[in-house]
Amino acid sequence: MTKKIITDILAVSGIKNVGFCAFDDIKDNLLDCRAKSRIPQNAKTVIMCVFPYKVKDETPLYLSRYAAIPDYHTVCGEMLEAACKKLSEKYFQNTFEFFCDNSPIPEVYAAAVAGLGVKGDNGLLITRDYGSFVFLGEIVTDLAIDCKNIYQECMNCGKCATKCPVKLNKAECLSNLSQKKQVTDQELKTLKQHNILWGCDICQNACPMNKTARNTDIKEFISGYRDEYIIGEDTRGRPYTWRGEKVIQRNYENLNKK
Ligand code: B12
Repeated sequence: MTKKIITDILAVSGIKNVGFCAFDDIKDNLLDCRAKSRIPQNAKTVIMCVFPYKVKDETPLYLSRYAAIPDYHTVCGEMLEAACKKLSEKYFQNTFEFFCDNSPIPEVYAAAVAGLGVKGDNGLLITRDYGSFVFLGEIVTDLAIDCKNIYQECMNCGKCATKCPVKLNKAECLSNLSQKKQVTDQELKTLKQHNILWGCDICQNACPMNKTARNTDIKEFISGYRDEYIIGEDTRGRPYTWRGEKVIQRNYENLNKK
């Protein structure tokens, strides 16, 4: 019953894909970050939320899909904040804290434990309806909810590893390279060779489970879609601003170098 009430409350805030993970199942794998101190005392449940973000079927030319829409930290953060407010009104004796990305929760693992999808070889959560083109966010609470651990991994077809230029070697991940402040000439060459301006979707585009991924209905992502970058544009609210203007400008100049 509690699950149904919570799912309905979240739906009112536009969060339609929700799963439940026992805090005990992830408490030994928390990530070290400042946000850790916000985890409620005596946390019992992590309410995992999926935010689909694919706007168009066509792949953007040089931006990854996540970089062609407004910054998800803000969009998903606002939806999660509204949901927490409603949950606190209903369950006023309990505490609800939301996180998104900047989170101590190992989000992919927790979402898989909650049964929202499977963990892919590329380290990403792959959902049935939206493939891996989803962001994850969560609400951690001291409200006890009955949870089953239904963790599963993908079918290991190997297509993501075959297509990935660095064979899924995390240390050399091209998404990571594109967001680094300091890069070597060789790294810039690699980014140019793969036409990468910001983020990388190569492993995701290769995944057979993404072939039928549905588009998002989150209106902020749809209306704010912009799949090109223009030097000097107003970058406020875009996902590539967190590193400062210089990093994206460097990548742009790198791509346009003769
Ligand atoms: C740090 C981080 C990154 C860093 C990783 C730095 C590094 N070398 O480890 C960088 C900038 C590379 C990155 C890239 C991307 N990220 Co990221 N990232 C995170 C973050 C904040 C923490 C992950 C982590 O360190 N977990 C702890 C370690 C111990 O767990 P792990 O199981 O050993 O490894 C994880 C990651 O390291 C990841 N990983 C990161 N880079 C790479 C590269 C390769 C090749 C592989 C195989 C795996 C991998 O795989 C595991 C799954 O989490 C999470 C949010 C969170 N709080 O969980 C988002 C998160 C995993 N990222 C996300 C996204 C969307 C991406 C990108 C798709 C963005 C893009 N288009 O470029 C890429 C995908 C790269 C990939 N194949 O995973 C989403 C994933 C949603 C989903 N469907 O699963 C998350 C959950 C953020 C969110 N709130 O939505 N990310």
